[in-house]
Amino acid sequence: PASFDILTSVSSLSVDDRSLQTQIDELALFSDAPAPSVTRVLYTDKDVSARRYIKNLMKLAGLSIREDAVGNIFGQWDGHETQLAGVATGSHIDAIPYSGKFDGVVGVLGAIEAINVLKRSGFKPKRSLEVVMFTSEEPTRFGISCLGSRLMAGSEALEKALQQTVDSQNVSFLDASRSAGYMRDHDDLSSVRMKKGSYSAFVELHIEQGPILEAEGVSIGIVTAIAAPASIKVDFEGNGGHAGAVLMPYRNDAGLAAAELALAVEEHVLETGSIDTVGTVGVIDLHPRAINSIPSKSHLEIDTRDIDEMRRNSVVEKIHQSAVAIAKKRSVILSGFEIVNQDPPALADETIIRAMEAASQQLNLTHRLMISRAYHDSLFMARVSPMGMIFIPCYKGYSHKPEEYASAEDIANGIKVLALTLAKLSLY
Ligand code: HGY
Ligand code: MN
Ligand code: MN
Ligand code: MN
Repeated sequence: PASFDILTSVSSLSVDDRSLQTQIDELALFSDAPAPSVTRVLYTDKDVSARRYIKNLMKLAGLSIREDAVGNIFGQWDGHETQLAGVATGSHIDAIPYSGKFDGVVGVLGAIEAINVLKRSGFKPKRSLEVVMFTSEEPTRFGISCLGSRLMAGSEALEKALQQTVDSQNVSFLDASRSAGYMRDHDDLSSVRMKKGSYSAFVELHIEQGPILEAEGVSIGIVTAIAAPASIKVDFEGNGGHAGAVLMPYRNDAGLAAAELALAVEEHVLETGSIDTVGTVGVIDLHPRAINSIPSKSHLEIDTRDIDEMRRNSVVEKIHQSAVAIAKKRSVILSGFEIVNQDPPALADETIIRAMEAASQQLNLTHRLMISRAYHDSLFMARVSPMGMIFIPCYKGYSHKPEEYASAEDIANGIKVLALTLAKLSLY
């Protein structure tokens, strides 16, 4: 049948570059930041419009669409053996403040285009193929990363936490999701959980968000593992006071406690001696944030990761010890130290790695195995399905900033490898 010769005649795989470029540019317009930056935050009106745009593309691709209680969107192409577990692919379209237009988007638009490529080639899937657009991979609004895929992978702790979670404007997760048309009354978050074995494989196409592929002139990255991320929220409280009238010996400055902890994060990360340990303090808020008022409160948000989970956990522990020591030394109160997530790394599945290597070979594309230092929805899908990731090069490895860029050719290469990999996995 047609499915057979696709695996031999890869020349039948043609990507519609032009419409893909148009889609990337049109999707980037759904943004709360001026071009070329993109800001697209969960359940905002820009997010809702972008969701509508994606669902329309899924419909045009002939996919049957469903959405779950939190807005994970699924577009399915039925195989001729629907009783078998399907093969899924997808990514996210939410974008952190002032970022770019390729992170996540390449794996959603590219997945839909991969389906179109296979349909145009006459391929007939045995196992159904399903495109997934995950709700909110970024932690921007509610502070938790990979909210949609985390719930799909099953997290009772998160299902409970989301009953109380509010954003920085005090809007609850439940109200925000309802405003976007989700979480109807009878819905409950446990309905998002995927039954184990629902998918025989999950593959995500994503820009590398690092410089290796471009620097080495390699077209395709085949991910073997995804690094282990952790995030921490810390709050200090002091007496504050008048910046002129309170003399230095009488101060307990919450702002300086935050500054000292930020430097301690860097120190603890560097002292592991491994280049694979990273740490960032991306948020420092001071209250009352007035030049002539001693900060009475400070709030930090810390992101630390490593490919070695134990080493990452030891850094988290040292950060906690430093927070306690700094509070004591500066007579401020450590009013909060919350480990928001402390996730294990994920390993890609050998069979899927082999399929991606074979697809790259057949397409005559240079490729290499590598780890992902960024996290992805795949980190959580690996808990409920064999997982694989395909990376394409991006300009200087730039990401999470508006200079993020991937060429039409590299995107097309990624989509062809994805299409061929999906075809292979569908026929298993
Ligand atoms: O932060 C990350 O690793 C992801 O790109 N959100
Ligand atoms: Mn990202
Ligand atoms: Mn991403
Ligand atoms: Mn990511």
